[in-house]
Amino acid sequence: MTATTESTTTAGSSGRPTTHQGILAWVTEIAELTQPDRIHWCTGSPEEWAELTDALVGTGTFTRLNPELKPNSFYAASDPTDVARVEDRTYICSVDERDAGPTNNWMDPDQMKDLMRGLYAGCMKGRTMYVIPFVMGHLEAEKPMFGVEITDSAYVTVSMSVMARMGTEVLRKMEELEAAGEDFQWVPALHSVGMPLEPGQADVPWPCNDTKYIVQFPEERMIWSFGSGYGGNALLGKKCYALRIASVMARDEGWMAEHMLILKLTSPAGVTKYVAAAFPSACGKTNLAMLKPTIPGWKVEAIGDDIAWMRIGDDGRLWAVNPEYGFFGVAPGTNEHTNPNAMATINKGNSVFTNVALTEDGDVWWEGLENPPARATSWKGEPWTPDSEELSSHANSRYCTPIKQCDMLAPEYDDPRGVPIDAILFGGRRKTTVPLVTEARDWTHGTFMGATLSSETTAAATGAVGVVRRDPMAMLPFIGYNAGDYFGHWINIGKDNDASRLPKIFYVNWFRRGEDGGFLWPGFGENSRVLKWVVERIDGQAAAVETPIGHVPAPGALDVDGLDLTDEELAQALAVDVEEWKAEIPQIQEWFEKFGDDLPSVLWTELDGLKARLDA
Ligand code: SAT
Ligand code: MN
Repeated sequence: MTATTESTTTAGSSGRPTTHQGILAWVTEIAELTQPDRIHWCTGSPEEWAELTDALVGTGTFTRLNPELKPNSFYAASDPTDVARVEDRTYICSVDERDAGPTNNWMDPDQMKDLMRGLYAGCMKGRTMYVIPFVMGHLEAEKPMFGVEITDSAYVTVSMSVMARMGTEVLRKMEELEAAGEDFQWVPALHSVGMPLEPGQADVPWPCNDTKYIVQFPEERMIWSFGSGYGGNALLGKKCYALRIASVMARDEGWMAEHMLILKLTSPAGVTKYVAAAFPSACGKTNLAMLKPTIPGWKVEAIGDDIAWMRIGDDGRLWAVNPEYGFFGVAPGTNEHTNPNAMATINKGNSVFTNVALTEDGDVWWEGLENPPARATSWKGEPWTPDSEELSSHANSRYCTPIKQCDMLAPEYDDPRGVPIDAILFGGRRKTTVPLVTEARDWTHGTFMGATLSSETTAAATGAVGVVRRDPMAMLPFIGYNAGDYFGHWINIGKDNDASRLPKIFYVNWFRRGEDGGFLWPGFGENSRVLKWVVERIDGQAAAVETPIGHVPAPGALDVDGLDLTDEELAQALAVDVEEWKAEIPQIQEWFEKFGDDLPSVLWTELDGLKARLDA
């Protein structure tokens, strides 16, 4: 190994950066393969943040924002080709192809490793290799969920320090456990932007490679990523670990890793409920997690906005933690009306903004934010004015901000046991067919609702936007194994546990449109009215009518007091149109057929039941 080890912070008396043999051996092996100029063991300290952000300003990756407006915050613009998750380049390399199922790309793991070793060979030349010890969830958890990310991107390192608990403390804990002879797991997560530098070659602000691979090896609990610097492709603790790899661990160990926000809802009477909700990327999870209720006396506190890990507790209830440490939210559309709590959080600073517009006073702006600047620089680096034809910001531009800065974060966020979930919401973006809210009849029916979740595609992944696709449990790009088995896992959670202790399941759609093409429901803070009906249903207080697809609010049961909405609009938002639903049946059938014998038969039974009720 030719690289020098820069960091002294974790060096023991031996002078080695860690006493953990496994990590040291892996870092040595990867350094030999990738040939970085330097190795930096991350500490997670404020000094390290300052050093890395200064260096990123130096290379032109970051622009420091005006400290009076956004203290200690930075603007970055990616390469215009590297702006979202690349689902067609994402692989589940299970030993058996069958285990990747029909919804994932698959390649034989040995073949993939050969291919990627070729790409990784010398790929960090001229760069620093950062070693990031991290933990998803709490370091104090009964079984901390460790990982080590190796990356050659300082941008990724800085972003990881916002999104995950990382650094010296985490490494120490792993060293202690190893020294105590404890058996514990850590996930090796290798990332490279895939752009080595020859001696004297100038770097670019956003290095990346046209060849991209985002690869999970589920049996080995290992992640290899190449070619992209963007969020979900490169911050490997997030979707790659906390969903794809964790979903496999969860299958094997009897828990659940889900693409869900977690919120705490307190009624005027002081009754507290916890809600988890699964929506596809860029469908409003962050806004719902930080919702500011419009109905008097109700309060929402955030616990998570993207990922929930849920386990059955000793009390038979489903307990959820948010494994993340920051918010990686969609910027466009975020403003004082749609998400005042997110605005307050990012305005405290310590944040990274990617692919938004940069204003002349050193602030950021994006479509939907108040007070458009007279002039700005677009995410593509071009002059922009409100008259410009192009958007100032990419539709998937993001803010990356520490969760602890959110004033309405529930204190339970810090509890390694998590919170007991009372209700699970599934939802998607549908212009038609799907009513504002529907309650499932039971867990199995709720699983059917989740398994058939449909949504119009968004800019969070590359590809066409606005196409209806099935996105089961909003996990389509994140299930790390055969989705048929995943549905079976959901069914088993209901079978193996006391159903009366499990959360009630609902399906929501904020995005239904009227004949004039406008949204039927105002959304955002007004969604508190739907949450109120949900928790009143759980407590047996709110009325519902039974329909072929489940229970919807009875007339008058949804609190629309003070809402500027006609009876006709409300009726349309809640309507169950039998003909529209009959048109869904062949689509659901086609979707289920993809899974062949791997689809749990009870889901066919649910579909038959739905058909019969629609025909009745
Ligand atoms: O790109 S991320 O996966 O980090 C965000 C998202 O698509 O949900
Ligand atoms: Mn997400």
